[in-house]
Amino acid sequence: MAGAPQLQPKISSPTPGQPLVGIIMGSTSDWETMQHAAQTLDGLGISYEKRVISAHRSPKLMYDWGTSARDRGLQVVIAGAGGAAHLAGVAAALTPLPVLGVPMESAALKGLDSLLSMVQMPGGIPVATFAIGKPGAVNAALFAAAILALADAGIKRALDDYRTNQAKKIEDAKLP
Ligand code: RP5
Repeated sequence: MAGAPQLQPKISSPTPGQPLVGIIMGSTSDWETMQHAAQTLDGLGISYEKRVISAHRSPKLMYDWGTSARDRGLQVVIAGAGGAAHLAGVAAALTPLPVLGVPMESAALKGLDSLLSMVQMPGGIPVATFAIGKPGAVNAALFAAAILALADAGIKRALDDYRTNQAKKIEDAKLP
């Protein structure tokens, strides 16, 4: 009808395959945990790039990746690190994108070091810090999806379906 505005879902990923989420981690040893963030995004159909970047072992790579993240089309960063876990904080200093931090369960202090290091950002540069280990990796991915869903109808549907299926599993659960 003439004059009636056509409402189109706003799709935030105009280029098919364009990564929307950047998953970074301080070491290959973090992948065992961070793969759960990747798998969660896979399940929601959200494209991502993944890379090992160390704030202290590869500071130049950290700088280049962080300062180019937004211009390369990323919209959210998930950063996993352990010990003196400054990766998420340094990433947040280098990009205005939302940075979601996942503290690794370190051998020495069971992740308490990673958690406190990551969560205690001084005011001015925020890092949204999640639970230690796998639950944090999964929830960081779901939170990234929730951010993207604000402007992407397809991701909104995928996230709604995820929650519906999750609830159904509990509702249908049988005990021995
Ligand atoms: C951090 O140091 C990494 O994020 C990792 O969790 C931790 C240990 O790294 P590796 O010694 O296993 O490479 O930078």
